[in-house]
Amino acid sequence: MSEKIFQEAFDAIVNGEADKATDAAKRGLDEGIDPLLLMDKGFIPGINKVGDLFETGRLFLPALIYSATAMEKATEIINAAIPVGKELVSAKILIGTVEGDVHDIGKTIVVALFKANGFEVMDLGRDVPIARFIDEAEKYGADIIGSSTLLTTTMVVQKELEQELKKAGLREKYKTIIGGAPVTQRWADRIGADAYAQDAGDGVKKVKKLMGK
Ligand code: B12
Repeated sequence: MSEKIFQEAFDAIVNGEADKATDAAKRGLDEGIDPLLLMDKGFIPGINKVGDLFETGRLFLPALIYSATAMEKATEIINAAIPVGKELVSAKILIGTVEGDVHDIGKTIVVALFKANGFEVMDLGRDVPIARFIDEAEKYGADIIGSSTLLTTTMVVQKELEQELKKAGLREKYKTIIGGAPVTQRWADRIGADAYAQDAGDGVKKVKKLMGK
């Protein structure tokens, strides 16, 4: 039964059908499928397929936008079904997508899973300037600053964030974690970020490690 819903979720995203994506998300959850499993086996393979088709010129921007809209709607429903953790872990995480980049679907999944694991999270959204990451981290009293980027051209902003934190004498005050499809452990090592995570689940593990848990 789950396989059928996974396939429907996949097809709805590939075909850019928001109504069908919403329907697959709701029915999947009604059937008791774990929200993250529904994401990992249905919706994410769908949006990855769209990315491949776009990259190879078999799908164009208008269709990408339809698929993205369908993915956003499904993600909203799935994220809302991930319960907020009752036991608060003492970590305040500030997170955002870097300036110049509007991709935020993956980041919102990360935020939902962080909250589910009891972390306190402030989500700055997308296209966030470096100065705002730093100002808000100071005001919020963050322990960890997380940044996301999906564009190879904006990866450099993660490096600049590290540099600006150093310049402001704040680098030791925060732990940093980076993510996004083109980001790697190698990149994290190169720019001096404290951690890299390949997906939301890995993000939770890495944050716990950063907090010494
Ligand atoms: C959906 C999408 C869009 C949507 C975004 C909607 C939205 N609200 O996010 C729209 C249509 C707006 C869009 C626009 C563009 N896009 Co686009 N897009 C995609 C697509 C197909 C899927 C991204 C996605 O949502 N993946 C699903 C999520 C779940 O995965 P994820 O983001 O990787 O997140 C996971 C992990 O990376 C990790 N993670 C992510 N962030 C963080 C942060 C932290 C702290 C941690 C711990 C973990 C973590 O956890 C997440 C959950 O597991 C990708 C292709 C791809 N496969 O990545 C292209 C892609 C990223 N886009 C691309 C391009 C080129 C563009 C445009 C420039 C197109 C254009 N000509 O205008 C614009 C860019 C606009 C801008 N300035 O940002 C290229 C980038 C190429 C490159 N080398 O940089 C890609 C790779 C497509 C391709 N193959 O060519 N896009």
